[in-house]
Amino acid sequence: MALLPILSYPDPRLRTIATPVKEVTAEIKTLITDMIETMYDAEGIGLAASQVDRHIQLIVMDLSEDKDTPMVFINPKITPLVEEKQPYEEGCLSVPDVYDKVERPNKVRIEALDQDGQAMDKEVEGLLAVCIQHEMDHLNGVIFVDYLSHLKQTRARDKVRKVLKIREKQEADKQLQPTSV
Ligand code: K1U
Ligand code: ZN
Repeated sequence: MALLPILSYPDPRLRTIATPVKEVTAEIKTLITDMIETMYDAEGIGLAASQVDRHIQLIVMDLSEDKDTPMVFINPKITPLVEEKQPYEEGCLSVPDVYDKVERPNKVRIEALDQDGQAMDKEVEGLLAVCIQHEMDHLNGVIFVDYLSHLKQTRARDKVRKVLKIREKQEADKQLQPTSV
């Protein structure tokens, strides 16, 4: 298993449109395992392959409290089941420490393949519906801050730069720490 680097906003690679998965090969299964591990390590509830610079239609999610129920969606298609949109405070592992409200339909149908290539078709609502739409956006090169004002997008860019600088410094400090015996 491996932790994969997550691309950060405004990296232009996040704008790449993902292509469908032709076959669930051993390589795809390894990527799924690595993405799930990366999502847990980053304390996220979802991760799209686009965020780890793999531009294929693959999403992992886990909304369970104990982080023991991963879900895999390959070549997903979503259909809104309600017209009305509801606001939900979203976050994104590619836009660290930025949270804001986005309006989306609260109930959708998901048609996708699972990790074994088996077809699934389900109706979901609430956070699962919000999260799958957020992850689908990633596959289409869309980031949740695109729904926000120009000013908020500028602030998000500045915030990400600051967070990444702090993380880099923390990493450098860690390297300098003497190892305990
Ligand atoms: O796609 C991603 O970057 C993952 C993202 C998923 C998501 C969270 C909330 C709403 C929509 C999509 C995250 O996991 S952000 C971090 C997180 O765990 C979180 C943030 C806000 C609310 C709940 C969870
Ligand atoms: Zn995201």
